[in-house]
Amino acid sequence: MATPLRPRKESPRDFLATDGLLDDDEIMLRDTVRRYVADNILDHVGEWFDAGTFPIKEVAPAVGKLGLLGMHLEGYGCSGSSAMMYGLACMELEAGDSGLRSFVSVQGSLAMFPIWAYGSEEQKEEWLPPMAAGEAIGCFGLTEPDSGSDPSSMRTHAKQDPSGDWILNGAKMWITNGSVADVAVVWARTDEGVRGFVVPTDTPGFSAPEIHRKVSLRASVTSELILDNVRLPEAAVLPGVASLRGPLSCLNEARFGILFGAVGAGRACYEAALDYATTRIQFGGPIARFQLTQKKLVDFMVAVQKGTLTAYHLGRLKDQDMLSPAQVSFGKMTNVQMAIDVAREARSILGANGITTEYPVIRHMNNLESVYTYEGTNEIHTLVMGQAITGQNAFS
Ligand code: TGC
Ligand code: FAD
Repeated sequence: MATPLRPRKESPRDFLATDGLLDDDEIMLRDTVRRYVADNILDHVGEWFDAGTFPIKEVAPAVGKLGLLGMHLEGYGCSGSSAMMYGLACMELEAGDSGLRSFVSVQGSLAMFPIWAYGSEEQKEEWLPPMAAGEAIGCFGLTEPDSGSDPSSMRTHAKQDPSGDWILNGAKMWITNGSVADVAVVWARTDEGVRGFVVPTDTPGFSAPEIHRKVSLRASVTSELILDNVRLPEAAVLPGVASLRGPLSCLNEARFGILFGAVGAGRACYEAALDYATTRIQFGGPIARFQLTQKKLVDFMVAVQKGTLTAYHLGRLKDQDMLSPAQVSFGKMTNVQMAIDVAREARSILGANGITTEYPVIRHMNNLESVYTYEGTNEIHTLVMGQAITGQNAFS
């Protein structure tokens, strides 16, 4: 006979008790990162955002010490954690700020991953251990001024001269960590197809001017990369791939982190709105007693819980090696859309206070505009899923 449902108290912050879907090691890692963010990030990130700075030289070694940089890779100083653990770390980092999660995504999934997956033994040994420790910073150059959603239109190119050296020319745009990087993984057109180049940023002809006047992701460095006759030895090429599949496979890794991260940002906005609504008094009582406010809060809670379930399910699929790129698109698209919707409405609950960076909501809201656009816009992910269900390719 089925046990009758008994009344029990749900947690406002984990209504469906989704923590029960995690094992002890996952909870321990999640709580460690949550504590790091609470103790080291939350009190300062509003000021970093206001000032348009990100103290990468302090944050990188600290996050490296926690084992979060390239954490889903094996060997070379990387901690070899599960995909689920990587996702949970991203969730907690982005509950702090999308800029913090961006740094970790770019370092681990976009700069370290291609070296790990496609690099030579020498490239791996030279770069991965210092990058895992946060002593060397990496960036990933795919997007160009005239080539964003369609990276196959890239103009940056590399040619081998008679000495065997490669000469790289072109420009990359919107590159996270660009002007603070020690090494750039740059994708360029060659006679053999799209190749990846491991470019030390002190190579003559390489420069990375920072992009200013952003109103989103301000606690994150974003730059152009200029490649003006950059001469590189043959040993700088990633030997393992010569096609657009190289950079696109890295995006799967980063998008996976983002689909967890966005839940963290959405959750932070929900919790800020819930705390505010239960303490802000108008008309003689907390604004949380108004039906209209409760409707908003319940919508946030439901959306964040659904996003959490999506993330955990996709995390389990990835750990069983059963996650497809189109399923990653599902998670990236729906969870980022969820977080942006929650952030916008949560801001309204904070009234005038909601327009200041004294509170985290408008910072998350603005950050999520970047997260919505980078790593494939909603339109791109819609069309990736459209192709998966119809068999029709909208891109060609
Ligand atoms: P298409 O002809 O379909 O494919 C070319 C080759 O790539 C393979 N492929 C993939 N491989 C692995 N994973 C994927 N997701 C893949 N998608 C395609 C494909 O099998 C083929 O391989 P091969 O061996 O036959 O050559 O390519 P397409 O030109 O039609 O493009 C498809 C499309 C539009 C989905 C793709 O271009 C795309 O995803 N565009 C969006 C660009 C984008 O997301 N850029 C992100 C830049 S990095 C960034 O934003 C970092 S933000 C910082 C942070 O994360 O914090
Ligand atoms: P476009 O491709 O020009 O798109 C403009 C609009 O047209 C969008 O709404 C898009 O969805 C729509 N569109 C385009 N094609 C189609 C289509 N086929 N059907 C329907 N609609 C379409 N890139 C890197 O390589 N490395 C990084 O580290 C990096 N970091 C970033 C950090 C930030 C803060 C930002 C904002 C961007 C970053 N990017 C990075 C770039 C990012 O990946 C691109 O901005 C993104 O891929 C979109 O390209 P785009 O901005 O050129 O827009």
